[in-house]
Amino acid sequence: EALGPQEYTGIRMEVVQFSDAAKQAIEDKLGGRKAFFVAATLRPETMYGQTNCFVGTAIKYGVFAINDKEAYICTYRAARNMAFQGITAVRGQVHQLTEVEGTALVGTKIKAPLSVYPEVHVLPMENVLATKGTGVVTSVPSDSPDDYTTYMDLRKKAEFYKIDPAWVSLEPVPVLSTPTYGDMTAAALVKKLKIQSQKDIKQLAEAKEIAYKEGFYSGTMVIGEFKGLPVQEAKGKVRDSMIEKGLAFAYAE
Ligand code: A2H
Repeated sequence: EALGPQEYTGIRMEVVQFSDAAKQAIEDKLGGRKAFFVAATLRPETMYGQTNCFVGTAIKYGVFAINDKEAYICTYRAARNMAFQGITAVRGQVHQLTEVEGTALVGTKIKAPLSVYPEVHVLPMENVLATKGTGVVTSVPSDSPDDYTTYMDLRKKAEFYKIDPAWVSLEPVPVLSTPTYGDMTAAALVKKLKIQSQKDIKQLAEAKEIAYKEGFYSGTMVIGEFKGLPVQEAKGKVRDSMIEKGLAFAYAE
């Protein structure tokens, strides 16, 4: 864990269609606002490869009015931080419209900005921490060992996880290439470290560390506006471009 403030990019993932349970819990409470999931990421340059988004099944989420037109779905903790970062209409004020269990959100269809897959589904993940970011994790199985392993768990046991197999039918997308691991870094590391499932927390932490360093210091973009650039240069450019287009915002904690 870093000592200074962590600078995340908050990805705005607009709801296209709520799951039945989310619709029941949320739709009437929005007051005509558009709803967005907000995912906190440290890897904005990988957003081309989003295949889905994760929520924690043991986490409660709030739906927060950001202004008269938009509402964000995230943890209360994150909404409170946002209220002090100039993200909400009234500084310091948290305006919660309703609360909903993570499990109720699963199956919701949302937009994934920059992704080659414009619409993706919200899926369950066991290891989402309520105490980090927004509690919403956008999923890039090509470059995140956590995302890759969870996505493959869901594919193997769709029925057990109570999800529609169609929601995990999108293939991982090559986003960046490294000399050691090629263009599917996460899959290569999961294989190398013999990671079996999302319950292999220790090996996953190691894989995450290696993937992050390798991608950042040795990666080259193979997709998007900054294709051919080193990841180190592309990272900030993708972030700035997303913020400029209103697809994302700066979020720190
Ligand atoms: B990253 P750090 Cl491609 N619980 O985004 C668990 N994990 C969370 C989280 C939470 N509440 N909030 C954010 N995260 C994930 C992309 C990505 C990420 C890639 C590769 C590695 C990676 C796509 N998922 O993270 O503890 C988010 O996933 C590895 C560092 O604050 C976020 O960035 O360092 C990262 O963990 C933040 O973790």
